[in-house]
Amino acid sequence: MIFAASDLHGFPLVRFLNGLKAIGFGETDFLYILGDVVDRHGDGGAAMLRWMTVQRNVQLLMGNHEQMMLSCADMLLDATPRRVKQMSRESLRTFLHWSDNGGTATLNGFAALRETDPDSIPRILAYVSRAPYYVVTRVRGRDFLLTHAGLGNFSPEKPIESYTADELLWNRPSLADEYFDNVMTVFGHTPTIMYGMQYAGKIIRTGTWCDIDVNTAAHDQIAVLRLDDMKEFYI
Ligand SMILES: [Mn+2]
Repeated sequence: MIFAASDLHGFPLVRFLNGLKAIGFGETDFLYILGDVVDRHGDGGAAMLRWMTVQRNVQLLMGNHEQMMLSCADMLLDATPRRVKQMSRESLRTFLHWSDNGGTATLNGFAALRETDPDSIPRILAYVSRAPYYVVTRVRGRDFLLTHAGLGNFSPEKPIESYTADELLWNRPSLADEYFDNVMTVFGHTPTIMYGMQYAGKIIRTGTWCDIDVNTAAHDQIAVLRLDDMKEFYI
């Protein structure tokens, strides 16, 4: 069966693996992670990404946080104070933007990886840079479009490949937005609590899209949606 989760933001790997086991996720299943594995909490997703690079049945999609991380990739390889002093004004600005968005957790997580498994870092960076901006897939006769943040400036005539990175990674949908009639669009990025307290910790489903980012301030759970039957699980 095909599952989707999003916005892990440093969620503990062991807890995630135990949760997947509990919902029956096995070797013959497939999991899409719709971006934002990194930043904000815990080790900033370092252990999660290291695990993902060696899974055959897990696919990462690009999130805006991965995009920010990649723009500071050389900091993950070497973040010594000397190096920071040598940074151009432009790369310093890029770095501050990332660090304002929770990048410090990731920097620390990768600093720890440099001690324990330095070879994994270039492998992780290559893996993240290959992550697609969207995935179109068919599950049990039903078409799905997976992105990190929905579809900015949506128009039914606009071909999916012509969406910009900003439209796919930074878009903030409104509850009234309607996407394709015949395709279920699934995304994260906007915590469902931002649409109102009544949605706190719950997936939002409309006729044309699902927001599966149930991240709350406490960051205590991850939603997993099974696309085969749209069953919701919470880890
Ligand atoms: Mn995001």
